[in-house]
Amino acid sequence: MRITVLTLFPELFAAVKDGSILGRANAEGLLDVELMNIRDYTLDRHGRTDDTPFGGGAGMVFTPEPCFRALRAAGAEPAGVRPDGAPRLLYPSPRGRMLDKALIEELAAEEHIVILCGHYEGVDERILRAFGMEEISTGDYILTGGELPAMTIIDAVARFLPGVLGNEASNDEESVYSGLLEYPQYTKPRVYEGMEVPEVLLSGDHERIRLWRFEQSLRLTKERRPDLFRAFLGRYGNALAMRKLPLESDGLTRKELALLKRVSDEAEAERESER
Ligand code: 4GY
Repeated sequence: MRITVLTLFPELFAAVKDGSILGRANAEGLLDVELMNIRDYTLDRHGRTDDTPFGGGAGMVFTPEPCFRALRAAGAEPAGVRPDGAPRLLYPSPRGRMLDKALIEELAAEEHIVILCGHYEGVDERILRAFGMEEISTGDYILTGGELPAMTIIDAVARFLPGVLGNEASNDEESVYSGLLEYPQYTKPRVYEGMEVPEVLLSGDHERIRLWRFEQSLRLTKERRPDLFRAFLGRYGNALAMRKLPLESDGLTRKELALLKRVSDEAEAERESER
């Protein structure tokens, strides 16, 4: 997959070009992060890329010309037409669609994406309209530029490209992508400054360990992300509603289902006692 970034600060992207996992992905040709300096596309004799906003106000706004020229050089097509091979065009901005698993998977299926990084007070709106750029937000806060969100998008998308993760991690297991928060991890030594590793993890009993981890994930999710917990419960609503739990449901074993039912009943009891 190819990702072209249009920015005034290409050197910031060393992080996603050379980092351990993404560096290898770039070297092996799984991912091709390409940087274009917007300043190289200005026709202004002073190399200017921004100007003061019409109507007044603080800060500076990217002028259309360098961005139009850079976007065209990157293969961007006008709004409304997207011939085969034309890139998907992204503009990181708090006004955009929130970046989540569904969007990341969509992007990972693209051949080529182009990300324009704004600065100051943003870019002339005509740039976004003329190219039908898709605004994408990484969260409800305002940064000084689109570079960090661009790197966030690149990193999150790269994890979904075949071959990028190898044995180092996996999207299917043990992550928010399962719909639950990650369970706690421990490594050596067994005791550090008097703090012990939970006994179950040293037991060698893989079934017990699996259930313990599942319970930790459930309790953390219930506590910190009740929205995710409710969504997870919803997926097993039918199974849980039965008086006798079925043997398994959608990947959960009978014991996992029983655990889910217990934690969910506790959540219900806690809400009851608050009333
Ligand atoms: N949050 N999610 C974000 C951001 C910086 C002025 C437009 C965000 O995606 N982007 O804060 N971006 C602004 C800076 C121009 C982008």
